Parts: sequence; structure tokens; C-alpha cells
Amino acid sequence: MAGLANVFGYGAMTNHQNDIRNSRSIMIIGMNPAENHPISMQHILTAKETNRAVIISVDPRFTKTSAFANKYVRIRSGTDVAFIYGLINIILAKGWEDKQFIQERTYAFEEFKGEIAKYDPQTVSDITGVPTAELEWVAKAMADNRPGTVIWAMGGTQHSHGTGIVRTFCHLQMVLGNMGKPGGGTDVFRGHDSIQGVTDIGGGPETLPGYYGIGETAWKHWAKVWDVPYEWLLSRFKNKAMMEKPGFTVARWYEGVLLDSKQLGQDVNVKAVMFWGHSTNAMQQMDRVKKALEKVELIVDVDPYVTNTAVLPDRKDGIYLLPAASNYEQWNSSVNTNRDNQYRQRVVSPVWEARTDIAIMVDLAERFGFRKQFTHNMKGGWRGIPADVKNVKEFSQQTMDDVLREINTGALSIGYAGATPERLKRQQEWAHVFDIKTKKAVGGPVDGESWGLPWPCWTDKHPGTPILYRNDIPVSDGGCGFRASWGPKAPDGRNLMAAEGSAPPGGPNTGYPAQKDYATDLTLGAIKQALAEGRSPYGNGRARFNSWNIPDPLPLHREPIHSPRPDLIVKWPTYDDVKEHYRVPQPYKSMQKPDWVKKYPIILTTGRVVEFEGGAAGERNSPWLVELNPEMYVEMHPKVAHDHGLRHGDMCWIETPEDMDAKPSRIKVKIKVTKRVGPDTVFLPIHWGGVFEGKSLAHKFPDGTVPYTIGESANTVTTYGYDRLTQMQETKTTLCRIVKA
Ligand SMILES: Nc1nc2c(c(=O)[nH]1)N[C@H]1C(S)=C(S)[C@@H](COP(=O)(O)OP(=O)(O)OC[C@H]3O[C@@H](n4cnc5c(=O)[nH]c(N)nc54)[C@H](O)[C@@H]3O)O[C@H]1N2
Ligand SMILES: Nc1nc2c(c(=O)[nH]1)N[C@H]1C(S)=C(S)[C@@H](COP(=O)(O)OP(=O)(O)OC[C@H]3O[C@@H](n4cnc5c(=O)[nH]c(N)nc54)[C@H](O)[C@@H]3O)O[C@H]1N2
Ligand SMILES: [Mo]
Repeated sequence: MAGLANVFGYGAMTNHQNDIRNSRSIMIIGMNPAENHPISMQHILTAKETNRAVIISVDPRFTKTSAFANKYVRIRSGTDVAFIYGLINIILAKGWEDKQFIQERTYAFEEFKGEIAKYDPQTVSDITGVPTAELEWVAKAMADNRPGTVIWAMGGTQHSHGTGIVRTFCHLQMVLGNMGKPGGGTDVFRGHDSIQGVTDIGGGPETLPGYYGIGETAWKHWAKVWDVPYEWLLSRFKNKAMMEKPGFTVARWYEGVLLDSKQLGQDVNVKAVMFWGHSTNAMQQMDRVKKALEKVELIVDVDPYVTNTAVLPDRKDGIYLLPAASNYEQWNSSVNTNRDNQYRQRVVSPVWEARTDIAIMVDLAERFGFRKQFTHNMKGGWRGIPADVKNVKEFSQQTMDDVLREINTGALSIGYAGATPERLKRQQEWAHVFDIKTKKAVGGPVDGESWGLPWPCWTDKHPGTPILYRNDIPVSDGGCGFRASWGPKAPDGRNLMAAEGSAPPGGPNTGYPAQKDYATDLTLGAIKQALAEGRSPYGNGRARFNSWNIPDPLPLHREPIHSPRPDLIVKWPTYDDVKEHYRVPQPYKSMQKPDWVKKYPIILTTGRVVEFEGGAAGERNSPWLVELNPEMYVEMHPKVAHDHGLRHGDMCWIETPEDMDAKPSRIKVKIKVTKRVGPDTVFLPIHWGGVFEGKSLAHKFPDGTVPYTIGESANTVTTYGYDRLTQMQETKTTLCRIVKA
């Protein structure tokens, strides 16, 4: 549909975590689930035990996950495209590709092959640091053990060419014919609670809920759902052009404060910032964020805890902390990484002065003068509410149902209509009849339903789609083709519809376009007609090797902006500078300095540990977690420590190159000597805050709120670099030097 945003792959898992039990090979690349997804890790370990699945861990660090793998591959951070292309190069040379899958279900394989030819094992080994024998071992293991899955998280995405990286992960699975099969697919283990749900309901600045984009068709669709006039929505913006222009992203909003307004994609600077369940120590170039927080007129932080945001800026006023209720104090429905909906009960009413997020939102809408429009679809819960919403701490459970119903009504593009509150509640009561391996119910009123009614769940009779792109089962049972988002033919005239003989059974046995109006017909008539004819409402198209409408239509290796290899920068440079992306300039080549490595010779990467979450305001206030991991540190190889005259437990400065601020950044941290990292790389955990460039900020916390542990933030020293498409921060690769403290 024309209004839909250019989202590649819709950022969701194709399969589900339980389905990994069906995999015969599992490549975990850029992810450490033993620490970061310990529950899901159980499915991986089950596959290893019961299915003899081969586990491959590809990571610059030997992680707790690597310890469970059959094969650990140490890769230089930021070189995954080359690594995957090296595998595909070997697979094609041996003739191990799935020719039928490629012919029937993909587009532009020929030119893709041309690109792959540049990545012979020798070249790849030089770029990645992976020996050719290991490349061959991994290629053979993936080819011999099908179906296999490829799983990643932030090691794949936090790069200036992260979109290219994750696309190559998908391409490997297309070449192996692993897509659309139990035990196969590409599985992205997502981050926060309901981050999938947030993406689905328009958390990004370029789309309304359901990936409709922000063009006129999209606004008109949602105006209908919200039952407010389109003209009223339009009147809230300066003009139509601004209404349809993507906003700032969370990664770079602060440039809207710092840069001259002439450099911005809008007339005025940003004057106020509201943090809502997010902390500043998560943000790359945090030293630059600090400057913005000192300049902006108003800061509001809505959080159950006092976060780094409250203490980072040097200012005396203009910071408001609004105590939010925690998830135990609010009813909510959420969507997890499997695209499963979860219906959650509140445990207690908000305690002390805390209010639920929705109570704070409605209060704000009241004060801004649009409470009526904002709460239009809140039918049930509204009745029990006092006239003065400024004193409401929480709404009834009914309100949560109303919110979900609004999503059911509007997010038709991805098939949210069938995940109703009633069905989710019924599933909770019948949880015992769902099978752990397939997630399918056997018996009871939920018979045949998939747990969590994963989207697309087209109608309230549809069972949900736990595995995307299966064309071996009917659409009514959770089958579907590849989304036919790009019309019947590519701009080059080639066919984009699946081949004859390749379609979910029960409908036309060939490719076909999307059902007209399926995403905007609120009566569901269009969706139901497609289903009645055995067709997937969004069509049966081909998966693209060549995405002609985004940068790097065929992904290619690009050196990180802060690359340790000047010779490779010449051959594989970063992108050309971009004048405006999400309202800010986004330079590339002018930021990539080949001689940095002389002064900053060591790769710096960052990530997580099991005890803490994100900015960790909550966990660092928890004595038993702090006891397990009391202090900020840097992981350093024994050789690096020795070369710098340093020992385990010593303090050192980590310093990174000057970029936007024309001054180097530095943090003072304790050294953990370990061979987890190689001698070319150091690792910083991301979870600390409350110390800045060697100075404690403890005195700036409101009385009684200093966490049990404070420490330097890794992001004080992370540097400039953002994904060309998504603007994800390049927090997995930069350069640093180590100085004895
Ligand atoms: N305990 C805990 N669990 C969490 C979180 C938490 O903070 N704490 N956060 C949640 C969130 S929001 C998210 S997004 C997920 C993230 O989950 P993960 O992605 O697993 O988290 P990270 O530790 O950031 O990064 C994973 C690995 O990527 C590796 N890596 C770095 N650079 C590269 C590279 O170029 N290539 C490859 N192949 N690997 C690389 C790192 O060494 C690291 O081991 O975890 C979620 N779960
Ligand atoms: N260097 C580096 N930086 C990174 C990363 C990295 O790997 N390396 N990873 C990035 C990634 S993937 C992510 S997701 C971010 C994470 O960064 P953040 O989003 O900042 O992470 P959290 O600390 O999990 O933020 C959640 C905040 O929400 C609050 N909270 C909890 N429950 C509720 C609630 O019900 N309501 C409200 N209002 N608040 C609540 C918590 O107290 C906490 O302060 O960090 C990013 N930054
Ligand atoms: Mo995340």
C-alpha cells in the first residue's frame, strides 16, 4: 500500500523463540543471550540437547553464550557483512544454495551473486580477522544442518551500516532456503519489555501506528480510527509539510538544541525535552547530550527512579521529575519479541505519589487542551473517573482494554484485528493447553490458536501467525507469502510476485498482489474477502536481495567511521555525507579519519551484563544486584594491560577521539584483566551513571536517592556514528587509547 513506510522486514522475528527447539543449526551473531535473554537461552540449550543442534557464536568477545557454543568465531567489530558474504561465497562455490527457493520466492539473485563474488575467503579473512578454515567450517555446518536459524540483537545493529548488516543475515537465510520454515527464519531477540509493541504502534518518528507512514493517507486512516477530524489534526502542526516530515530520533534529538537552527530541518531549535522511561546514560556522545541538557529550557523525566538525567546537567532549575508507577502498578497489554500479545494484571495500585503512565498522559492532554480528542476511544474506564483528571492516579482495567481495541481497529496493515482483549484473557485461562514447542493450543475453546495471537492475526477467528512466510499451510491456519509491498513489478520491470506453484494452499497457487484497501477498510471487508479466497491479505510477493529504494540497495561492507584499518577505509569507505536525515545533518566521510588509529589504536565496544538493565536506574538501586556487580570496569586482554604497565584492579583512563566537540572524551575506570576480549579490543558495560570524567555527581541526587552504585557511563566516551537508514547509534565500534590513571 502506497502510504506504508519503507520499513525493511518490519523489524520483527520471523519465527519464535520456542521454535528454536526445531532448529538444527543456530548462528548467534552479535548477541549474548546467556546474559541478556536468559529465559530464551533455555530454548537454545534445549535445541542443543534434544536436537543436537550446532551452535555458533560470532562475537568480538568470548561471552557466556560463546561458552555454550560448538564453535566460537572471534570477529572484528563492525565487519559482519563481510563475514556473512564470505559464508555465502563459499556456499555458492559449493552449490549448497537452495535453488528452488531462490527461483520461486526471491528477487534479484543474479546481481546479488555479482556482489558476493567480491568477497572471497581470503579477502573476508583480512577484513574480519576470521581464518578461512573457520569460514569454511561455519558455511558447511549451516548448509549441512537445515533448517537453521540466525539470531542477532545489538551486535548486528549498532553500526553506521547496521541496516546493511541485518539485511545480509536475512540474505544468508534466503540463500539457504531457511525462510518460512519451522526451525528456520531470522530471529531478532528484542530489547525492552514490549519494544516490539512500541515499534508496532508507531514509536518511530516516521510512522503512525501499524507502519502506515505519516503521509496524508496514513493520517486520514488514523483520524477515522481516533474519530477526530483530519483537519483538527492538521491544525496541531505548523503546516502540512511539517505534519508529513519525519521528526528527530531518540539518538540525535539533542542536536536540535545544540546546532544552529539554520542547519536543522525545521525553523526553530528544540526548547523542551521529556524523557519517558529512558535515561541519558543510554545515549551515545553523552558528553554532548550533557551540553544540550544545560541549554534546553525545560527537562521532564517520567520514571519510577531518579535517573542519570537528573544529575548530569550543571543547572539549578528547570528539571521536573514525575514519579511514574512501575509495571507492577499498572494494567497493560504488551507485545514481546515473538509478536505475541500479553495481557497483564496489575499487582497493586500505584504507591505513594506515583501515577500510571496513562494517568500522566491524560493529565497532560487535559492541560494542553485536547483531552477530549485524546481519550475519545476510552469508553469503559472513563465512567469511573472523577471530573478532575489532574488528580487521577490510575484508570480502570477497562481503559487498558479500550487502548488495545483502538489498536485492533486501526493496525490492520500488520494484522492486529484478531488480538482482542477477550481472546487474550481467554488464553490466559487456558494457558495449560498450549504446546511449548509449537505454541499451538490443543483443545478447549482456544483450540488451534497460537499463544499470544502473534500478528498477522487477521480477524477474531484467525489463530495468529507464529512463523512468518510459511507457504506450506493455509492462510487461515497461519500461512502467508512474502509481503507484496512493492507492486507486481520492480522499477526494472522484473516480476515481484512469487512463482507459479509457490503459495499457501487453499488459494491461488501462484504470486498475487495485496488485497485492495485491506489496510484501510475498517469494516474488515477487504481482509475477510482475501481470507475467504484463501489469499494472504498482503499478497504473495518475493523477498528482495536488491532493495532499490534504500541506500546500498545491495548491502556492502563499509568500514566503521572509527576504523582501525586505514588501508581498508580506502577500499571500503563509509557513506557520503548526508545533508539532512531526521532533521539533522548526518556526515559520514568527512568524519572518518584514517589516521585516528595512530593515536587511538584499540577498538572499543560496549554491551550488557545480566545483573543490570539499560541505564540501570532501577537495578543499581537494588542491593542484591549491586552486591553481584558492584563497580564499573573495563575488560582488557592481559597483553594490553601488560603493554600499558597495568594490572587487574588498577584504574585507567579510557580516551576516545575528538569529533563533534573537537575535544577528546575520557572516563576513569577499574581494569578487569580477561581473555574474553582479544588484544585488539576492550569492552565497557553500559549500565553505570552518576560519575562524569572522574568526578562524582552523588551530591546532585535528591536526598536519599543516590543508587547503591554509581560509576562512569560508557557513553561518555562513545563517539559520533549513526546508521545510514535508522540513525541507530554506532555504539558497538569506536577507537580508544588507554592511559594509566
Ligand atoms: N541483563 C540484561 N538483559 C537485557 C538488557 C540489559 O541491559 N541487561 N537489555 C535489553 C535490550 S534493550 C537489548 S536491545 C538486548 C540486547 O542484547 P544483546 O545484543 O545480546 O546485548 P549486547 O551485550 O549489547 O551486545 C551483544 C554482543 O554483541 C557483541 N558485538 C559487538 N560488536 C559486534 C560486531 O560488530 N559483530 C558481532 N557479531 N558482535 C558484536 C558484543 O561483544 C556483545 O557480546 O538485551 C536486552 N536484555
Ligand atoms: N554504548 C551503548 N549504549 C547503548 C546501548 C549499547 O549497547 N551500548 N544499547 C542501546 C539500547 S539497545 C537501548 S534499548 C538503550 C536502553 O536505554 P534506556 O531506554 O535508557 O534503558 P533503561 O534504563 O532500561 O530505561 C528504562 C527507564 O524506564 C524506567 N521505567 C521502568 N518501568 C517504567 C514504567 O512503567 N514507566 C515509566 N515511565 N518508566 C519506567 C526505568 O526506571 C528506567 O530508568 O540503551 C542504548 N544505549
Ligand atoms: Mo535495546
